[in-house]
Amino acid sequence: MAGLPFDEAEYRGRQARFLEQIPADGLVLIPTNPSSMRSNDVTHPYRASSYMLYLCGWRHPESVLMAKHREDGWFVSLFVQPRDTDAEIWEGRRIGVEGAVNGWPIDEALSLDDLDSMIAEALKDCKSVHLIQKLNPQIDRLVNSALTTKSRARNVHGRGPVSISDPASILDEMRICKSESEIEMMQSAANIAADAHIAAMRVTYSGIGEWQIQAAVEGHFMASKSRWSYPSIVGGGDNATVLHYDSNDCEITDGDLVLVDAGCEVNGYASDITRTWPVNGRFSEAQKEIYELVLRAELAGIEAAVVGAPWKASHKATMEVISQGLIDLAILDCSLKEAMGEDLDGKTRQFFMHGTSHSLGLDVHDVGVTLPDGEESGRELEAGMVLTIEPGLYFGSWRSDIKIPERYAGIGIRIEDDILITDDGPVVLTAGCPKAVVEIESLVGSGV
Ligand SMILES: [Mn+2]
Repeated sequence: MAGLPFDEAEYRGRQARFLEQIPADGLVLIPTNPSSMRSNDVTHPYRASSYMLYLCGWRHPESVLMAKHREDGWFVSLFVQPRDTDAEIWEGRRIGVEGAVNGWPIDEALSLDDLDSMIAEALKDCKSVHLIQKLNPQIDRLVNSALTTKSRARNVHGRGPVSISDPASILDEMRICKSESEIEMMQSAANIAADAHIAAMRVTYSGIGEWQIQAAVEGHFMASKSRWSYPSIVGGGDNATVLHYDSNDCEITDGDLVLVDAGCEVNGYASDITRTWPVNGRFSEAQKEIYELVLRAELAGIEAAVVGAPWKASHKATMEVISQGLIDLAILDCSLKEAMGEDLDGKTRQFFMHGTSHSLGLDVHDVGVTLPDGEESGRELEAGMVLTIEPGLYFGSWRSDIKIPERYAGIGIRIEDDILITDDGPVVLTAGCPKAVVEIESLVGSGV
């Protein structure tokens, strides 16, 4: 069984920074994700909760991290599946209580067999519970009962918890800025995804099936000991104008573009890349006009992603370039102000209907509040944040609600890179993935 991706000191540092924000009479309970059934007795591939991965790197199901303050400081326990030969014969080897206590960044490993009694006991001595709810019904039940039971101990001696809160927001705030070793992992995920897109461009030809491009991308993920971080989107022609298209089951006609939005995970850390290319290896004039506009917008968005800039600065930059471009191409017949809108919600939104950025990390749409209520432009960018820049333009020929210009009907283009914010300016983690027209034209089909 593979070991931990980070050294013990990094996990211990995260735990300490988290727990110093919890009152000493609080009890912390962090359950991992439940496993989920696909059909009959087949489960979906298991993915641990990002909070569990972040705090102690434990990837196995059913575990619960518990932290309690003792006289000499916080004490971190991890409930794990006990060794069980019968279960292990079917489901795979378990690290077990004995294995978990050696080499994992925890103070004590406990068996899940003792979960009920140990947690019930711990609840008696705490005043507040800090629990991520709705992951483990057994724990929700125990905590709920401790909070609502009217016992003599509670009434007369005031024992037991009186409040419950969600510790996720504290962890989210910590997760939004990445450490150096997290950035290394994100760089590996970015490199694998960049190479996967290149591999897919090389095998593309007119008439190829979307699923075949998906196979090239995901085959590269798997060959690199990685897996997708979200279901790959491979949309040819009009399918590229459906933002979350993922059936990937159509053949792509000569003359059409294909939009590929696919990223992978390394030790849970995600990459997220979108590229769009012509299946026959040559952009038409109309396609090139839109492609170069989206690319100019993307570069402007990246340039705006600097320390101290508000979160929305990149979106404003991409909206501005795209709005002016749509006016120049006579797709919009209005002023730049009308195209942009009061709150970046003007006429341009007919063709560019999503945001420009999301945070990226252990989750592909990573945690952390980026646009707090009342702060229109969002939080300021800090060194260590990783976010995507991904403007797009979509002219679905199927749209009957708006006027789609004939020349551009059936074109959907998005270009997306992963950007690390640093004091020396934005670093494009996905720079290994080509996006200039000439580079793409020379790659597409070169491996057929
Ligand atoms: Mn994205």
